[in-house]
Parts: sequence; C-alpha cells; structure tokens
Amino acid sequence: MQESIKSQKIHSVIQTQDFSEMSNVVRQPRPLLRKLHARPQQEGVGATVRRSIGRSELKYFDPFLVLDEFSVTAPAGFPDHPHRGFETVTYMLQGAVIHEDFEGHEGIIEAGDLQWMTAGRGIVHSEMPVPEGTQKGLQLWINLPSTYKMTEPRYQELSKEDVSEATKDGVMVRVIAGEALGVQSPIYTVTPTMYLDFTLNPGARIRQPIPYSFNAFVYVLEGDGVFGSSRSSPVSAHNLVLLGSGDGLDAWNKSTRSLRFILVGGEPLEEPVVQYGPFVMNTQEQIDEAIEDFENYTNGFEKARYWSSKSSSGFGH
Ligand code: FJE
Ligand code: FE
Repeated sequence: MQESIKSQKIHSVIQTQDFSEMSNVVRQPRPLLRKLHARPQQEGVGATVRRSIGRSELKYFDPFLVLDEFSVTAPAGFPDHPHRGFETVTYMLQGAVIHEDFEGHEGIIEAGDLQWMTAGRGIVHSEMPVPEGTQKGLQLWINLPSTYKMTEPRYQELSKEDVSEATKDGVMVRVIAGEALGVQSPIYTVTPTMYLDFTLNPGARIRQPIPYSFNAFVYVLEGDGVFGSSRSSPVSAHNLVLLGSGDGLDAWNKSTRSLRFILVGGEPLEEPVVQYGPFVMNTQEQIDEAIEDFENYTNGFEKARYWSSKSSSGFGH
C-alpha cells in the first residue's frame, strides 16, 4: 500500500538539529560581504518575482539555489511543473497560495504559514494564487546532499499559529527553522539550515548566533537595517546581504520605522551542481535521467501520467 505522502519519512537517521552547544554570545559578528538589490522579473505564468539568489550575478550560494520574493495576482501563477533534487520552502507574507500535487496532497498556504517541501526524487505540483487580491511570499530552494537527492518526497507544514515566536527587548522573531531567543522550530532540515524572521522596533538591536561553518544571508522585507558593523550604511527592503565569516549576526534598527528581515544560514554541501530548470543534480547524466524520468513517468514521476491540477485547468494543462 502506498502511504500518504505526508506521512513518509525522509530517512530514519535524521534528527532535529542540535543547537544546544551554540553560545548565546556573538564575539565575532559576520561582516557584510556583498549587497544585491533584487529587481522584479517575470516567472511562472504572469507572476512577478524579485530573485536575489539564482540569477546570473549570484547563481548559487551553497546550499541555496534560489531566493524569490514573489507577488502573484490571479490569473497568474505557477501551474503544473516538476521538481527533483532539492527542497522548496514557501513562507507566505500576504494573502494565500493554493498548492496541489500529483499525489493528491493539497492545501492553502496563508499569510504566516510555512510549507517545507522536500521534492527529493520527484514532485509535480501547481502553486496558484487564491482569486482575490495579491499574494506575496518568499520561496527558498535549498539543495539536497547527493545522498538525499532521490529520497522520498515529504512535506512539513506549519500554520501561522504553529510557527514559534519569541519577543525580547523590541525584537520579535518567528522561528521557521533552527533556534532563536530560546525557541526552537520543529522542522527537520536535511541540509542543516536556520531560517529566522525578525522584526525590530525602532532602536532595537539583536545579536544572533550562527554556526561558524554556515553560509548565511539576510534579506530585508521592510524598513532599513544596519548589519555587520554598526558603522555600515543601512540596507533597505528587497536587498540581499551576504554575510562573511564570524559567529553571528549583529543587526540594528537605527531608523524610526519597524525593520523586518529574514536571516537564513545553511551548511555548504561543497558538491557539484548541475541544474536544468527545476531539476538540480550533481552530474549531467543525472539531469538527462531526470528529464527522461519526467517524460516517461518513471522513477518517482509515475503519478504524473494521469494528473493535472484543478487550479491550473484554465492554463490548458
Ligand atoms: C519553477 C519557473 C518558476 N519561484 N516562487 C521555473 F517560476 C518556477 C516556480 C517558482 C515559484 C513558485 C512560487 Cl509559489 C513562488 C517561485 C519560482 O514554480 F519551479 C520553475 N522551474
Ligand atoms: Fe514549485
């Protein structure tokens, strides 16, 4: 019997990340290495994304393949398409997106909700806006280690109320993955990853530990933030900041408005990356196999043969 996709485990050895040895003191704040402004571009069908990671100036920030701040208004969207070899993390900021996949897994991802999808060997799905208004969010693509690229697909979903929050001294954090201000996320990450959504009141400052080995970045959503050195100039919304080496982030809201940003870090895989659109593997041979498997409905794409989503039926799929 085929188990429901939701109940499938990636691998029995996967454990919740242990951040307990991480000191709460930041001695060596990571400097601001590089700043990139993400301009709007067209993706999917009529959707707009501000892509910071995954564009020509920054093809890959190991283990991160894509960071899109998306904005989609019906009838635009991301109709039926496949994924293999990585994870997609969808975090809604405004409105809602309807998700449907070829296993019959479906749902609405609303503002504040999180969908952590391990595509593994294969998912075919659609991601379409609800009919009313403009739907906004973030989608991050995290690469999988070579040994997990063909793992069974799996979802981890948290609704707004289930995303842990902590507040201290004018700082509010929503813990998507990892740990902050003593609060931990229940999300299992194959590639060790932290993902924090910070809101800082005017004048507030936070020092957030980051494992030394991680690559880490900040993406500003609202307001202006000072990162790295307290003398560096403020970074405004829609900018990505790559952080250099150190043991944590020093972030400061010197402005009179609220500051919102995400801090994301991950253990670099240091493996070859061969990408063809939604297939991300280690070799060209594996990419050729992915294309063949998708075309022939084999090795994980069996259920794509007779499936098309309800919500993209207007797109001629
Ligand atoms: C995709 C083009 C795409 N960013 N942000 C090519 F647009 C997509 C894709 C998305 C996407 C979906 C959402 Cl809900 C949010 C996104 C790209 O679906 F997968 C390929 N291959
Ligand atoms: Fe997708």
